[in-house]
Amino acid sequence: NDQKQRSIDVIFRSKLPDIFIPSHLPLNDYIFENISEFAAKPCLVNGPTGETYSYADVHATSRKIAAGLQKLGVKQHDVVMLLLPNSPELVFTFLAVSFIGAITTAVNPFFTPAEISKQSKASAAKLIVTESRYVDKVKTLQNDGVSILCTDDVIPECCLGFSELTQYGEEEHNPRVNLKIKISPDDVVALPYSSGTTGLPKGVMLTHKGLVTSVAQQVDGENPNIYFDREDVVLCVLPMFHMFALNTIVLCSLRVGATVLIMRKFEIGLMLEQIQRYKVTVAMVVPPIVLAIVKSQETEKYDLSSVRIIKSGAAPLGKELEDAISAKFPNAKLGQGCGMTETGPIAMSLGFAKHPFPFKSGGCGTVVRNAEIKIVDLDTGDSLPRNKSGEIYIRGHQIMKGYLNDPVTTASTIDKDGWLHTGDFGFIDDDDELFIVDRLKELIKYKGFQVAPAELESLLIAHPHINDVAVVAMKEQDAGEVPVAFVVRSKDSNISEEEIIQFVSKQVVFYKRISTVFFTDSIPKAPSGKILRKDLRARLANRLMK
Ligand code: 4UU
Repeated sequence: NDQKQRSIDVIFRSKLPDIFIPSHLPLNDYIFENISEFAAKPCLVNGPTGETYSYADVHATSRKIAAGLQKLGVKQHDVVMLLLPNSPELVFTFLAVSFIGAITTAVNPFFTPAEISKQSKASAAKLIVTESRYVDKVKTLQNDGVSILCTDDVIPECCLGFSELTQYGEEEHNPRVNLKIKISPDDVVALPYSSGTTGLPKGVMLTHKGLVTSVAQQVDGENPNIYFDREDVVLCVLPMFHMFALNTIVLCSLRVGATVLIMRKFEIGLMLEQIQRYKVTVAMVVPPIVLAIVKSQETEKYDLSSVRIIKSGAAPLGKELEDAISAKFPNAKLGQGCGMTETGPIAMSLGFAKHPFPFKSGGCGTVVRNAEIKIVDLDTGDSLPRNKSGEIYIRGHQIMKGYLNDPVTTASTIDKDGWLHTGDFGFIDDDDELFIVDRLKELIKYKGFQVAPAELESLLIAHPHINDVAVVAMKEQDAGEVPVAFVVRSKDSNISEEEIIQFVSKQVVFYKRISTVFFTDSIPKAPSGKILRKDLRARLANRLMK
């Protein structure tokens, strides 16, 4: 019967033909496969300081650090946490960890100590690589045997310094050979945290094979889906702790020999100045950055004519914004990609291909090559034809191996036929373009950042004055969505909205803060106890908050 089911599945693929993907290679071997062709070219530019590292520098430094990590006792399959802003050191350390078959879990340096500690413990990190300014947030983890290493010059006494990692000689640069580490394509190399379709943030196990496949789907082949090469300068203002930047900007650029322009943080004036100064050709952005550019009075002061590709992703981009930004970049093609931490890019505009296809604004692109999409009816489970909306499923070697220590959620996310259920609702049109029309899953996206309702609910329910609670997304102009809470006060409590907001704010990074509290008598639930979020969202839409 399964066989029959599969044969009638309606499956959509890229217009680009499948290619050979060397998915047997460890990530570093693949990423640096063609380095001899561009070893002297600039690989990383630290935007604010202008420091430049050639491909040869990056390759050698990451190997040195790999040797240093081994001297510190980091072993294959160990987890190293990166608590760093965008920086060359983040890239060096990621590559070094990957080189020795260990695993990085990157975390937002703006996280609170509690948020960092949760991820550190859940991932069993052995070493935290950070900057001295963040050490206070993680100091207590040393009691659990975690070491802390700082990449900057002012190293607190309790911590190791970056020089410990970079002091080893040439003969020690190839630790994998020395220690005969053998990396299997199915070994985990990166462990970003994502809440996926439900519940709390979970460790997403991305393998060497998965990331090699994902990068190849984007930039390999005679006609790559997104074409940039060693002449290009790619803007990296998106945070590298998120997969959009680490995969689509950093790893893809390194594979093709492009220059990555690293910005520590987003600031509109500085970004425009850097685009002009370094003649950025490819800008990867999220909708709030597009909005900031459109609103900015400063754009006319800068020469932005070098930009030929603007790719937006991580949250929906309105058509008006798409049209408005095009007017400010005379030579740029603007298109979208959509992706997930668990899958890498799912679809990407074919307008970026070397031999481009026409594409429509508002679309999320066409499914990446060497992969399959189907659109599944929510009620019947049948796959749907073109122009009919359903849940988007994706299949291919790029998807995650599963969630760390969570076989139950893994099994409900990746079905027995290998399809990953994205929790996004959309359709494929007559030209193979994907349109996302809604989000079925709990996830809230504040400016593209993940906010997991379950995480905020578990904080709130611990408050003695709160009897029950549900957190859902509310549409908002600047952020796209903000988290709001429906709260049932405990008997005789008259806790205020402000007190509740403050209670959460102290415990979470800025974008997870509750923006509004609606007091209510009960939270609508299914007999199973599951919160009926759709009902709450309908209340918001109809402005019936009680
Ligand atoms: C509407 O956001 C991401 C990854 C984005 C990405 C990665 C590589 C974009 C382009 C690229 O090349 O990951 P997460 O895990 O933080 O969030 C995933 C969710 C999706 O399931 C979807 O709901 O973010 C939403 N999303 C989008 N929604 C992502 N991209 C889009 C989009 N339009 N273009």
